[in-house]
Amino acid sequence: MAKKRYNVAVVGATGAVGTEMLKVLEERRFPVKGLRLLASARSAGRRLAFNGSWHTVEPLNGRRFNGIDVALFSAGAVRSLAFAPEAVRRGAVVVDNSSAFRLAERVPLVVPEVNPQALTRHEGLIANPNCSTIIMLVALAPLHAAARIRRIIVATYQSVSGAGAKAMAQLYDETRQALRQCTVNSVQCTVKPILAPRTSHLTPLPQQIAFNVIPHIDRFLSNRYTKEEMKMAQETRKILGEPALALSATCARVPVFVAHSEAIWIETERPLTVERARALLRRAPGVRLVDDVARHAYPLPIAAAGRDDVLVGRIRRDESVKHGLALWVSGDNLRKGAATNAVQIAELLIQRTA
Ligand code: 25A
Ligand code: L14
Repeated sequence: MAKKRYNVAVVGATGAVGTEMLKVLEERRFPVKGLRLLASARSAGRRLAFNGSWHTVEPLNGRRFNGIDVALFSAGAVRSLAFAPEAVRRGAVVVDNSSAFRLAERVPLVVPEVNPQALTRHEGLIANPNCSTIIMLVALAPLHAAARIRRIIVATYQSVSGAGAKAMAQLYDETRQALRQCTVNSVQCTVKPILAPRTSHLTPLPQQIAFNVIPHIDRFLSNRYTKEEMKMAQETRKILGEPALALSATCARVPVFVAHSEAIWIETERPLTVERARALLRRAPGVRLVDDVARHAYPLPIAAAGRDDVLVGRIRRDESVKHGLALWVSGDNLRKGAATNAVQIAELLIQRTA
């Protein structure tokens, strides 16, 4: 019997995540019958390659979801709020990469290596977690299962691609401009500010990113955390099913194109040795242990970019608490942090209906 194939729509197909979704669908040989590429009217008419043929981008509107089985959304929360419920009404199952529905009660929030069981009950819409949350939890889930994590402190080093294709262009343009300005005098070669501060209405990132680090991702909230930082806390509690888990995050943007890194400190209920943690992570799904400091082997964003697994290393005891570990991870935010995780969810969904 021929294998069942599906009509797939990619919303935000021309964006940084959307183009990666097309690559991942192709690489993993997702059983695509028809492919529909949707984006803003600005991109309508552009053509993108998939499985050796060209597909034309169409402007997003509700009628485009007629006949679609699986819709992968990555065009921001505003578009998801406006169109995901309509796609579901027209019969599609939606995997939504925006923050619009992640905390909604009847919407599963899924990392396949961590909580695949959450998929058993859905109402047509499944949310893909935030990229920093996914990358962190792929590494922490095996440690949580073994020793129960009670508290997490995390500092992120996030690449510009998280903010989309325009932010990647901002890093590129600013770097070129800065290198033109910088005289090659070893002492005085400080890169002067290129942009006036608070240019967020002109550029996708809120400050100059070239030769800089910006502790500001998404907007500031009344508790003085950013929304990105609070997403990590709230999404982690939902995915792990641990409403009382304590988490404090600081999220920063660094001048890296692709792959987020994170310094993570965990406190566990039960003791967990470094050796046991290494053994657990060596066989954990979606993880690659890179932890041989004598050979300068530790996770790096340039090594993580383009891969689907999360690199984990620098594992050591946190000597400041009773049962604590510290570690460092790098993962590709466009792949496991977004596109790969979404396609893996779609694969689980079609397995269940096949
Ligand atoms: O704040 P929001 O709304 O939540 O959006 C968040 C942003 O974060 C990214 C995504 O950027 C989004 O813009 N994002 C969302 N979820 C993410 C996640 N989980 C995430 N990033 C990481 N992880 P992006 O660049 O990756 O993708 C944007 C896609 O959304 C499409 N889109 C935008 N508005 C739309 C829409 N689709 C339908 N209807 C709308 N109203 C967008 O398509 C893109 O696919 P596009 O048509 O805007 O084309 C983008 C191409 O055109 C270039 N471009 C951008 N702006 C302009 C432009 N060209 C000319 N003039 C412009 N003003 C871009 O370079 C791109 O190639
Ligand atoms: O919530 O700007 O999925 O790096 C992920 C990328 C929020 C913004 C999300 C970024 C987005 C984030």
